[in-house]
Amino acid sequence: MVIPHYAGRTVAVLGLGKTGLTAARALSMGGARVKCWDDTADRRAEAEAAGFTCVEPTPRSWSDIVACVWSPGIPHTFPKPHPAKAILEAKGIAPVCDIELLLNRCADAFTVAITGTNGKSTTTALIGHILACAGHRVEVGGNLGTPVLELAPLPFHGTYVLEMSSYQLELTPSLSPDVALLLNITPDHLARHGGMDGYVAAKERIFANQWQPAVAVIGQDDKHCRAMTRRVAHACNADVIPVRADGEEPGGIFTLDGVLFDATERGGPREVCDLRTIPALPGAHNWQNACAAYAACRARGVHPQTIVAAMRTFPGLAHRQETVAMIDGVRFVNDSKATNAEAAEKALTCYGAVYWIAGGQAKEGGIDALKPHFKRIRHAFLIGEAAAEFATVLKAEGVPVTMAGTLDEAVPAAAVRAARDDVRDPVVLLSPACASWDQFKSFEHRGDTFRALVARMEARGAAAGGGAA
Ligand code: UMA
Repeated sequence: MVIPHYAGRTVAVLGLGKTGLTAARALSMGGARVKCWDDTADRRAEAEAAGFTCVEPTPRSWSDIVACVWSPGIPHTFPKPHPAKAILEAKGIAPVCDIELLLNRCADAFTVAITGTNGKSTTTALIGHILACAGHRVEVGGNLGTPVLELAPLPFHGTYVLEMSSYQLELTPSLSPDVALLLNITPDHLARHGGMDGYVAAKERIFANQWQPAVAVIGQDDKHCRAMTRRVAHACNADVIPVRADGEEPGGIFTLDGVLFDATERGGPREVCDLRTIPALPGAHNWQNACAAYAACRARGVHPQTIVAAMRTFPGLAHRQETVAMIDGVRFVNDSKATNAEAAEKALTCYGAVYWIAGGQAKEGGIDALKPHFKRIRHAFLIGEAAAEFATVLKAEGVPVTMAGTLDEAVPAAAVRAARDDVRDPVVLLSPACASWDQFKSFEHRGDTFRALVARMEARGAAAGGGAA
């Protein structure tokens, strides 16, 4: 993407992670003079090696800037603003993130913006998949990992599907989504927003500049979102579609025991599909995502049958309850993104006979919170630093444990056990409830290693005419 609006003028880029580097590139290609900065020397060195100029922000060095692309991870209010904020304030410049540049560059395209505390990446990917299946020209990016200035420019009939964090929402003053989705709100990033009120206010910005005929899709499963629904409906800037994962929602989209209903049209609720039959959307937490995605795609004019057909082919997101193989009736699930017990709980509740690969660098509280789900675990295979701590907790509750140590040992051992035990629908689940850094570069690296080990086993089994064991 080229951003031509600042040709011949100077723009500051603060933070040289994904956001900063793509912004610096897009601005430079558009003819702007770019002054980059990052507080980490390595990042500055990388940027300079890539041909960018790094200049420490001071009132003097920034005297000629007309705008500042501010990376979302850099604080500008709480807990303490970065010193560069005062320089911008003195010049009357509001910091913006890369999404602001995209929206100004491609103002004619449709925008579907998704936020919420949990589930926003899956919902974003799902909406992108459904719209693409329906033949729409679509680009998907934002907080889920692809910086938006890596996306292709879209004309007016194209749709940007953007996952937006509370950080990005505060840095995108021009955001006016044609369809805005708020899934849920539970406490998160409180230090950065000065408390819960600040966090809720940041989320509410997704609706702030909407105007008719815009649509606001809002989850009804928590009190913050319900209160916001009343405020958005009162403002009348958008048609509100309430969605609920845990019960009937008159006039909205909802699920009852996993069956999705559409009650937005006259004639009462209409059954749409049974989400329990959709492999990439397991568990109640995904029902809210599916309801919201359905509502957004209906708002973009996609037929219900097309939406359901597309949901069935949704591959899911990598490392999030991702089924990587079925070998002789054993399902292998990569949930490497589950770096704490709360995240692992979501996966554990989805399956009945779990061969659980867990461990790594333990988080505070360990796996105590998972005890109610231990009955689903047929056998645990423990890896990494947390193995001994987790073994004590599991054994005390009667769960059989193997101290596997590494993923290389754990995967074949779990596969053999799952294939030999006489249980229905066995699942070898990597959902570590731990950070990965003791043995891997990242949770992605850990998940990729799991996938490669399973693929190797599958290839060996196929070569031998056998299966997982
Ligand atoms: N930095 C400074 N000074 C500071 C703080 C940071 O110079 O005081 C520098 C760091 O040295 C680093 C850069 O800023 O080089 C990092 O910027 P960043 O944290 O904004 O990271 P990016 O690589 O630009 O990634 C951002 C999002 N990161 C955050 O919001 C923290 C990514 O979301 C997003 O995928 C990416 O843009 C593309 O849009 C990640 C995230 O953790 C996944 N998001 C949070 C969440 O999901 O809960 C909000």
